[in-house]
Amino acid sequence: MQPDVNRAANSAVAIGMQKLLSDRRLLLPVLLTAVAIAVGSVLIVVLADDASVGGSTAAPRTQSAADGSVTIDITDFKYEPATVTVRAGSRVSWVNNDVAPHTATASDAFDTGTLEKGDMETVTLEEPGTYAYICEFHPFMKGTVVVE
Ligand SMILES: [Cu+2]
Repeated sequence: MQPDVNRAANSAVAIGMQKLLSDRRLLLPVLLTAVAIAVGSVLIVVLADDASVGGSTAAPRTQSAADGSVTIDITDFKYEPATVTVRAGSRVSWVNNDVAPHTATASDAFDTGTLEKGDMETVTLEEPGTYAYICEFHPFMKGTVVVE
């Protein structure tokens, strides 16, 4: 009697396993399809993003402010974006994210003075023109504000 019960139990387990395996066989193509769609979507997003920046990160980025104000981040000894274009009368702000102190200094137009980490300084630019500026502490840091 006991062996029969065991055999019955074993075959029940076997049937259960078979069902599981056949479920898996169904599951696998579904999973693969889902993964393929997910990977495809990510690729499309990455490719589209790449195309929109022209595939180049070296080109100077220009940021136009519709609301008349723009903020430039100073990070890793760089102005980001390095070039901004604003309308006359716009406010332009610099925020220093570095530990090192920086300035944004255009000798003929504006000077933020020393910005310590976390400091922000805002200037208002009324006169149209192209203003090149540097950091007084690190003259290799260069930026441009175009006022239209
Ligand atoms: Cu600096």
